[in-house]
Amino acid sequence: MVSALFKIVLMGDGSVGKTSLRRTYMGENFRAQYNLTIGADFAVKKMSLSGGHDISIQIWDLAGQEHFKSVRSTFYKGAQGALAVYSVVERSSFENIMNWCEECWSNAGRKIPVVLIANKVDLREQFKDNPAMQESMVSTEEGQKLAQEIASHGVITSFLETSAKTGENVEAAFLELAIKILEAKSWSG
Ligand code: G3D
Ligand code: MG
Repeated sequence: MVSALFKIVLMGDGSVGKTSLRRTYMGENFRAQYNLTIGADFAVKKMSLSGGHDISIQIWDLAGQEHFKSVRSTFYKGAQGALAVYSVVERSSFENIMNWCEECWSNAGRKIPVVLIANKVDLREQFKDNPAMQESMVSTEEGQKLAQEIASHGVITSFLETSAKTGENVEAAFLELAIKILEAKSWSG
């Protein structure tokens, strides 16, 4: 049985849906605290995992400061896991994921587990008949391949497709990350 507080970070380009994922997960009425120095929100939520594990996760979210590299090194310090988020209707956000991962691992000081999140899947249906959007859309297979690439760096990882709008897989995403963090802990002893 484990009882612990894990720091996790939400990373990815601006407007992929990081804050929305956190809001959907924690509920509308939940107010995060704002850390002025690094320009990030953080909020804590408890979860009970099977096997009697009682985990609290402290979720760190860059408050619209994604482009300021200077604030991000502190952001990753002490993080035990990361959700790497891209939007399935914005290919550039998908192409930036490895950069986010490299930055995270170098600042966290080790290769912490990453759950790769393909967000905004609800928009696929809406955009599928729009030829102008086709090139920008990212398929499930591409996401799976990227997760394999992350894993090839010796990182514990998995892949989920979510919608912060409908709530699809949002709880599962945070749960999956907690499980991966525990897995990493049991490997390192
Ligand atoms: P960020 O924190 O990564 O910058 P936000 O992203 O959570 O602020 O979301 C950016 C915009 O995308 C918001 O729209 C938000 O409502 C929308 N969004 C986030 N997740 C989803 C999703 O899963 N599906 C859809 N359809 N939209 C999503 P606005 O218009 O408020 O800027
Ligand atoms: Mg945000």
